[in-house]
Amino acid sequence: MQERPFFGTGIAGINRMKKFGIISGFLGAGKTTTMIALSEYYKEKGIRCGLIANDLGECEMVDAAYSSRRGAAVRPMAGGCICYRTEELSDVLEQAFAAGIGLVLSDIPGCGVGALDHVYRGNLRQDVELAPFAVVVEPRQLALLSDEDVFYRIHLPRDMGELLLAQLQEADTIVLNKIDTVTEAEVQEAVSLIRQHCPETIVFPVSARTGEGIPALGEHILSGKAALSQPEGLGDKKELDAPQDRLSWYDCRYYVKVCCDDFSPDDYLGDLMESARFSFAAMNANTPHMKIFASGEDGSFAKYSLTGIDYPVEKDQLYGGRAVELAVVINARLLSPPPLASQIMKACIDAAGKKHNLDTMIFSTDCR
Ligand SMILES: Nc1nc2c(ncn2[C@@H]2O[C@H](COP(=O)(O)OP(=O)(O)O)[C@@H](O)[C@H]2O)c(=O)[nH]1
Ligand SMILES: [Mg+2]
Repeated sequence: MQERPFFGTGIAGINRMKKFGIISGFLGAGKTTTMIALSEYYKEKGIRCGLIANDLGECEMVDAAYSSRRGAAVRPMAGGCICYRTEELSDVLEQAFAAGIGLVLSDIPGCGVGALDHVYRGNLRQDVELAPFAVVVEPRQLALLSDEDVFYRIHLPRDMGELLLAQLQEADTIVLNKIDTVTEAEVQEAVSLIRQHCPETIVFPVSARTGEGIPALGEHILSGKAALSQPEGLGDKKELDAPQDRLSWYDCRYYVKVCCDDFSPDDYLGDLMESARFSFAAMNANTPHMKIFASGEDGSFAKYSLTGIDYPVEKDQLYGGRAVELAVVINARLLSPPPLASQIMKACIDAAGKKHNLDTMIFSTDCR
């Protein structure tokens, strides 16, 4: 899986802007999709924007591969949150600016509360302008802020709401994403709920999928500044440990090959995702975000996501045709202890492989 080179192809000195911004937010809220949509918007305006895809696993990352295939200039930073890697982040920014990129946006992994303290208030080497600290949330997840019965509706423990609230409190700018999935009245309801908790924070309702609201958000990031006025130390709040500790991080890279004939990667990936959804649901567990990126020999690729057992599988990119072999990467954040999560995933990969008559060769699995 080749990333397009992020740096080294630009012309130094063309762009005077040196700006860096973080797009934080809850699992599956749409950080990556929003960054891709913003980078497309900036490209149309002739502004060179680079993305950092930050993740915890050492394994190749679905987000980096997918963003790159969508045409974004992306640089993966795997193996840990940028919160604790300011030296390395400084190097990456230096390379980006030297290559003529004017604006760099980075996400932070999953529950990454604390980037404000560690990165924005940290020791970045460059004389870099900081864009408003943006936090992405989607309407369904807001139930965590208000609904006592949230576990029965979306199978996330109530204390995940503490995490969500801490994220929103860190924000200079809240991006209410996925407005294409709700009515106008529900958008207004969601905005009022956010305002009850964060009365001073500007809210941008957007759909990263359709592009609605992206130009306004894009201009705001371009012209706005980080306020750096939020409460300190949210990332170190002890109450936030419990919900984060319950999530395991699963990364797997493998290869499948059909023994004879060919097979439909879309049917295979759909079966794999559905079997994961069913299995985690049966164990009273959840899949807050599971992503699969699969690529074939001819350059075709697919990307599927699951943002919880209560929601349908999202086919962000269909593979389309048929294949004889497939390289697959899975990155998932699972609400299940690591040994069980790993066992369930292995059983799902085995079952889907068997159903489609595939030989499966697992290169690496990491679950913690
Ligand atoms: N309907 C809809 N789906 C979206 C939107 N933005 C993201 N998604 C989907 O939500 C899932 C998670 O998005 P992703 O960007 O990977 O979330 P992240 O974990 O915050 O980076 C994917 O299936 C996306 O296609 C949106 O605006 N509308
Ligand atoms: Mg992402």
